[in-house]
Amino acid sequence: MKITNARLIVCSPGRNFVTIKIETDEGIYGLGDATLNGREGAVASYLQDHLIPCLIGRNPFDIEDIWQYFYKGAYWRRGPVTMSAIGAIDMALWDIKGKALQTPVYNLLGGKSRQRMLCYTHANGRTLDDTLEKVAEKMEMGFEAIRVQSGVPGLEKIYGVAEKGKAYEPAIRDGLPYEETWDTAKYLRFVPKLLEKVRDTFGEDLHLLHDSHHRLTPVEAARLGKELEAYDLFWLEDTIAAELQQGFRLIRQHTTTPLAVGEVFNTIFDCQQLITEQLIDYIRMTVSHGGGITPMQKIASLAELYQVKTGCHGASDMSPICLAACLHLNLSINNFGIQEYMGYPDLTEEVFPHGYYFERGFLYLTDQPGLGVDIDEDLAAKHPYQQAYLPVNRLTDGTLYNW
Ligand code: KDG
Ligand code: MG
Repeated sequence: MKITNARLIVCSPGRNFVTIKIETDEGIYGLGDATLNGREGAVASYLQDHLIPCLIGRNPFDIEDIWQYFYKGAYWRRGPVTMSAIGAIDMALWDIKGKALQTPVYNLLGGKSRQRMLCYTHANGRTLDDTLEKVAEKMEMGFEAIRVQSGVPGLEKIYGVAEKGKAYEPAIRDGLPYEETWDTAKYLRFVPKLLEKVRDTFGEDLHLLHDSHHRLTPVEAARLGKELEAYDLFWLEDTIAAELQQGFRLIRQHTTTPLAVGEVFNTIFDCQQLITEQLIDYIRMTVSHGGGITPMQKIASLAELYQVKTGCHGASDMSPICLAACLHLNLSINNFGIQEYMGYPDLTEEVFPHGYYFERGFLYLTDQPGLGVDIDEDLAAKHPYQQAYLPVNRLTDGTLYNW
């Protein structure tokens, strides 16, 4: 089998997505998700100008060699743009191989390690009471694990909280980045009260998660982790800016609240120290930004040695193709922990018809060959790309801060 063509489909059915479609001389094609929120054009150009010309004529079954060719062969390694581009190609090649061999990708990765996958969704509100309502709604839908975010008194706009009546979407498709304001003291005072109330209201069986979105220092994170111990979190996510891997040592020394990090990582080197020193409990890298299924299998194997579980990033700014790729990986590995699952607007679901499904708190894969996701190109063409930016964040005195 030979790769004859590869092209990009850039569309915006509710939000922007970049998809690669790799075609072969046997009529089989594979799909990969190359979406990098707010930087879509950079990945598209990296693929179009630099990777796709080197793909044509290759045997799509040589997945490891093609991955190494684009990773080692480029000399310039790592980074979210490069790795998202390689990740999209890798996903599409696994899709092709599964379709050619008439089997789901999880069978190529070792087969099923479980029947279904626990997932968590988001509940958020502008006030504590709004947030409680949202948690009740999500439990009604069957979710057994819920990430809880809330507006903080005294802060106008905050990460993870939707406009009233809308689904949360941080990337705004209109104009330049908008600015949020941050005050760590206000946040640290409020969050323990929030989680105490949620735990008291909904009881001990619900898995609770919370995301600090990289805004604390190690000592602040240690304090928060300690204060949240009483509310038995499933995990506390992205406490500090994750470049500082050794910063997790300090957090770890002070708290037994489970820690998760990794949605902004893109290679094994970003989490090597965190895993081998057992500084985290969950690695949050996802298939698209982590360079594909091929390196994510290796990361999961490294994590398994140190009893670290996976919790793939699955926000709705990765397309259903990436979610499906995560599910095939999750199903096949022993150290799967949980999958993030926000769901998608109806229009996105129509553009990307898929075989996986959600039922009462768990995600399931069907036995469709490959990844089990397709793209409706005609519908996608009716929703062209719109420039979009993630917000930036400033302290109340105007200092630029982590978003
Ligand atoms: O594009 C950025 C989002 O994917 C990110 O902010 C979502 O933190 C996030 C999460 O945990 O889903
Ligand atoms: Mg996060």
